Amino acid sequence: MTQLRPGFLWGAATAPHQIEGNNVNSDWWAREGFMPGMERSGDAVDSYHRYREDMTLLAEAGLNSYRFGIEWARIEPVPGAFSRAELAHYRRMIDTALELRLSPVVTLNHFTLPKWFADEGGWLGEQAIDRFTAYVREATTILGDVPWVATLNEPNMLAMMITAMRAFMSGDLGEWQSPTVEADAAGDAAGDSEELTAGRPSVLPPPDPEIGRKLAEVHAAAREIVRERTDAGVGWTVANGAYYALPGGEQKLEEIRYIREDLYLEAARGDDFIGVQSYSSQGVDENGLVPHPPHPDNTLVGTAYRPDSLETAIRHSWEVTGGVPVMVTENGIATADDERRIAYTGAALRGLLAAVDDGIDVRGYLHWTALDNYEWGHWEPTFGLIAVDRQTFERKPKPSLGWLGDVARRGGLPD
Ligand code: IFM
Repeated sequence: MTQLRPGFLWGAATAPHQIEGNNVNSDWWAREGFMPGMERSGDAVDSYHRYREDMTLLAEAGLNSYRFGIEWARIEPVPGAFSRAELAHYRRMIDTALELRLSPVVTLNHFTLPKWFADEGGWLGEQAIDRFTAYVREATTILGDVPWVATLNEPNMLAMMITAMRAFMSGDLGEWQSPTVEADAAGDAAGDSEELTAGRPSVLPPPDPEIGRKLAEVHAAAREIVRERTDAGVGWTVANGAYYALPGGEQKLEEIRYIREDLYLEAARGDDFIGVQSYSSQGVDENGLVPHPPHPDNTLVGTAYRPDSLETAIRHSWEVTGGVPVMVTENGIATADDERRIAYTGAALRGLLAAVDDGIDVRGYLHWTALDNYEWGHWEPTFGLIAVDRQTFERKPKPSLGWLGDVARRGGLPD
C-alpha cells in the first residue's frame, strides 16, 4: 500500500460565496442582479449559520480536514472598516473545525470581492495591493494556529475573467464571445472550450499575462504577511488544465500552458505548498485548445470525464514549481449520479497514489465539494458529497461521503 505522509489531509473544500448565502456586499451579488441568465446565489445553502452541522457531517464520515474561505466582503464591507463580529464568526468556524479534528485550510480570497474594491478597479486598481494586504493583516489576527492558508483561489481563472470582462466592457471581444450565459451555451459546440470561473465551458479570451503578474505580486505580498504573523504554511491554488499535445500540437501546448497555467505555478516556487485543482483534461493541436466534443460521458458542466487529469496535474505542478509540496485543494465531478462520483474519485485517487509512489510530496486530498452549491450563476451542476434541500436546508449525505470517509480512515483505497 502506498505510504502517505503522517497527517495526510483527507477532506472536502468549499468557498464562502457558494455556500454561505446573502453575501450582499460583494461584487458577485451585484452582478447576479443584472447579468442575463444568471441565477442568484440568494440564501445559498445557508452554511453561514449551519457550518457546525456541515463540519460535523464531514468529521463523522471520517474526514480530517476542511477547506473553507473567509469572505473579504463581509469582513471589510466598506473600505477600512473591519467587522470584529465577522472576524469572530470566522474564528468560531476555525475553532469548530479544530474541535471536530478537522484541520482547517483557509482561503483568503475565492473570487468574490467587496463591491467597493471592484468599483475601485479590483485587482487592477492602483490601490489593489495596499487594500488586499490591509485585509490580510486583519485576517491574520484570527489565523495564528491555522495550519494552511491559501491566498488567492485560481488566479489563472481570475485573470481570464478579468481579461474577458475588460474586453466585454470595452466592446472589444474580437473573435471571442461575451462572457455571459450566451458564451456558456456556445462553449460546448463552438471554438475554444475553457472553464469560466468554475468549470462551465465557455468561450473566453486567454488570460492577459500582465494580469497574471499583478496577481503574483498580490500573492507574494500576502504570503509575506501570513508568514510574519501566523504559523501557517502558505500557498495559492491553481486551476490545472492537464493539457496534452495532440499530433502537431507540441509547440502550441507550450504556449498555451505557459499563459494559462505555468506562469502561476512558477510564481509558487517560494511557497509552502501548491494547491492543485483539477477536473478534466484537454488536448491541444496546432491551432490551440480542442473543444470537448459532446459525449454522453461529459459532466454536467460539459467537460470530458477525465479522472486521470489529477495525476497529470500533480506531476506537472511538481515539475514546474521545482518540487513545492502538492496539496490537492480541489478535485471532483459535476454529476447527478453519485456512483459516478465514486468511480471518478477512485480513479483520480489511484493517480494521486501513483504520483506519491514516484516520490512526489503530496500533503492532502480535498474533494470539491462538501455540499451541492452555487456554481457561479447556476444551481444545476451538483459537485457535492452532501445534497441540500434549498427550501428547508436539510442536508442529505450521499454515499460518496461515506465512501471517501472510509478511504480516509483506511488511509488509502480498497484493493
Ligand atoms: O466551483 C468551482 C470553484 O469555485 C473553483 N474551482 C472549480 C469549481 C468547480 O467548477
